[in-house]
Amino acid sequence: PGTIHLKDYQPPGYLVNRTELHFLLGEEDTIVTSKLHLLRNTEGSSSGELELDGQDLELVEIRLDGEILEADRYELREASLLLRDLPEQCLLSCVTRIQPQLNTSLEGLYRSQTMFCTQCEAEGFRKITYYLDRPDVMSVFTVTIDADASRYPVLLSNGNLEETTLLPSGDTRVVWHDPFPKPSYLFALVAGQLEHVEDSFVTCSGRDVTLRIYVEEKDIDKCGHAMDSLQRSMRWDEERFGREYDLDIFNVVAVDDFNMGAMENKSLNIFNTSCVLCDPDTTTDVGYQRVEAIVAHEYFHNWSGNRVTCRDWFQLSLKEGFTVFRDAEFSSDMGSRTVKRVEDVTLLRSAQFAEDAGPMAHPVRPESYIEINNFYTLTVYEKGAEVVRMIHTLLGPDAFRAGSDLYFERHDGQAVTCEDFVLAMEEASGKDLSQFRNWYSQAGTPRLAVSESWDEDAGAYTLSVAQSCPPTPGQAEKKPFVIPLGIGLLGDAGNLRLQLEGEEPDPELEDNTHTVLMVDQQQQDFVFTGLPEKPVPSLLRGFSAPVRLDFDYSREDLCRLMSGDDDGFVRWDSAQTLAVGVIAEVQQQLASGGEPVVDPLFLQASIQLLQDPSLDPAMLAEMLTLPSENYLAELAGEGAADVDAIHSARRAVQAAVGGHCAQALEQRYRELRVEEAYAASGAQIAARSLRATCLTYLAAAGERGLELAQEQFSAADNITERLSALRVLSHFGKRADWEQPMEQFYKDWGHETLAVNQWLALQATMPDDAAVARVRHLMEHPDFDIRNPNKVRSLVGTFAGQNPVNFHRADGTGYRLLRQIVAELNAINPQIASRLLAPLTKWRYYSGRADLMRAELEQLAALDGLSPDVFEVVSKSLK
Ligand code: BAL
Ligand code: ZN
Repeated sequence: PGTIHLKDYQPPGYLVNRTELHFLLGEEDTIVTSKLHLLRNTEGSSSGELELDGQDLELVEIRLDGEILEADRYELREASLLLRDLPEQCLLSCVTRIQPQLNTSLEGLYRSQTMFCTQCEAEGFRKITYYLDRPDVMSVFTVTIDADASRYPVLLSNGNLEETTLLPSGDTRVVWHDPFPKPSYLFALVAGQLEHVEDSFVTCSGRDVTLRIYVEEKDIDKCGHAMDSLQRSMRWDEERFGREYDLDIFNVVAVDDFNMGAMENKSLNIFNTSCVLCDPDTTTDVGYQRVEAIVAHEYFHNWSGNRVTCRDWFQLSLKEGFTVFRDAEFSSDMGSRTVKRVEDVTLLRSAQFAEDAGPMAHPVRPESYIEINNFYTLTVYEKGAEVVRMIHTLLGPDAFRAGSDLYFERHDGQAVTCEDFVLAMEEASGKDLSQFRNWYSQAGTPRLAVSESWDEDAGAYTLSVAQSCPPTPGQAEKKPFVIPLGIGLLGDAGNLRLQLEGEEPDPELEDNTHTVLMVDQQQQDFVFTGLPEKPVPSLLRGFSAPVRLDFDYSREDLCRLMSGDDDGFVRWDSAQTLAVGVIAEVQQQLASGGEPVVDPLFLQASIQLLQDPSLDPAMLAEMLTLPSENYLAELAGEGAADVDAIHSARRAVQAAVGGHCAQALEQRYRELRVEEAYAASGAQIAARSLRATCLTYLAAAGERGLELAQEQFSAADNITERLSALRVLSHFGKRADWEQPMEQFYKDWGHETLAVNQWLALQATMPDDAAVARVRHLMEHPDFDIRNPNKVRSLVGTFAGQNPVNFHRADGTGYRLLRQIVAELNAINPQIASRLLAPLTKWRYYSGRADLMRAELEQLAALDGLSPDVFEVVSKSLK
């Protein structure tokens, strides 16, 4: 497969002003007739040649301005249709035959259970008909669907329903028209036996919008939370970003077989059932929060993605980074800002930093790709959102909003670039973002090495900051980034007033205990004057930039920041740093054959946290949660991650805390019991989260935790508490502790697909020796289906991603399992195959395992019929 480069971008030779599609949906095949109203693009090359994308299509007929096209005027190629001598303006009609029933890639038009649905982003539309399947070709779509009304009573596409007729054949015909020009990736079609819930929303200018969520009949009671979330999102986007919805209808459809979480097709969002359905018995608290965030994310795309879209796929972060920033702000406003920030940083550090340090590392705006599906990454999404967040920090909220308004106004109806976004931000704010642009073009996680010096006589405190960024594929040297570094200085009695040397004190500023330093050189000193005492620096407040930061804190200072800093993120981060050090120390003790001795300071700090009434329970749960095994492996660095040692050390620390704090843990556990019926409210979610944390520590320390977990499992009225109990039993107990409740869970909830998926996922994480055999056994379970991405992700994805001791077994059986299923999926669903592969690509990290991991990658590389998706990841990983 070939590589596509950003530098080769050319505007399209033709534009498609209008697109008329007709679908005849059948049980064997589907006939698609397209009418493309083509106009030569004055900005493109002026020849009459046009290459339309097309894949897995059977061309039945092709006409130009109504006449059958002679054979010498076109050429069918492997993945395209080349047309010659086209006039400046013409009507091109194509009839193609496709077989959605056989489409297991879940791209284009396919079957999910008994329904038809589509997924076109990024390049799925070319599996429906020949088209200029690129985001800078925006067209007004009219879609006609003919289908058997008894099998497919619901027939949906984008825009407004213009017509419904009963055809002489007995089929129903519907016509949908979307007045907003859109690229093909936003096209959608759904046909099926679906029920819906309906509500409405009145926009700020008084437009009455009908909101519908379509689901299978059995799920009709699981739509309430998504509907509430949608209404909240619509209001929030008006208030916070001035964005109003633009059509009279907004539809959401839930489908079970879906590669992504959800898709923002214009006015017809299609959701993975796991990201829209909510019920206390099938959806955990985290699931409820995820549904709210994803509903918001897809809705927000209506402006950041649909009204203003991407010129080409290298600009993917233009819509994704910005929309993730928007959804994160929404979630922060709906719940706890600090907890949301901590969750996002945890994901970034444990997974995006690893991506940035691995063989697939790429800038937020990549410069080349083989398969664009491989670039729907944490870098494009999460780091992209961090880049937007930094612009927000640099400009301030008002100028950022002005920049956002200008961007939407200037580019409405256009397909644009990340550069256009930055230009709008610069123009609205008057700020120069030239050097800031390095965040878009350079890959890798920058590192800040910070050191201090204190001049007692002068009361001057100096922070010296050095930035660097490790080499990444194709980028050996990096230019300095602009890094906003949020800071405060903690004194004995709290945060100190800040006065930077050379800067006038600002009399307007009420709170001058916080500032943001601009780190934009390789080496810089920042001097604070007029200080009464040597402070403890509170660094990277709010995680103001996606960087690693090194500062040589003493454990006492970390404890002070944990309990006394004004910044919630820094309090949490100090707890994490302290825990990382304590776990590393225990790891060394175990390696030298000694008994683990956990620093009493850490134990004492844990007790203090548990007894701190000022801490919100959700935040306390985050602060008490030890860094994950994956994050610890990431921190160990290349060639140094020893998963077994990390696991044992982390366990030993958990047991020590559980033992030392047993009384306080059990007390909090009991106090936080929720007596009312389940609600996904902030207070209940926080209580259950802290209870789960307490239970984990108690079980790590001994039998008492297991007893409480058994009780909790039996008494629970929701899946959150059932699963947290079952997790504790299966991770810390013996077979006799978990076997019966594990079976019971399936007996009670085996009829609920989403509950079964989580049951599979939980078993995939079990650290015992039988894990690989268990996963293989579950792959034979009647509820497992390799063609269903949710099942594959739940069982195999969770095993490879969240069961480090078993995935990295020294006998190589974990790796073999992953390679075998990737090889099988390569032919079924390349997109999922390639995503699943990520844990194998990190072979450089794992001491003593690299050869085994590489051997599996090499076997994949030698596979016949390797998809471009898997080829790209395997070949880049083996370089
Ligand atoms: N555009 C693909 C799904 C999402 O990011 O919303
Ligand atoms: Zn998105």
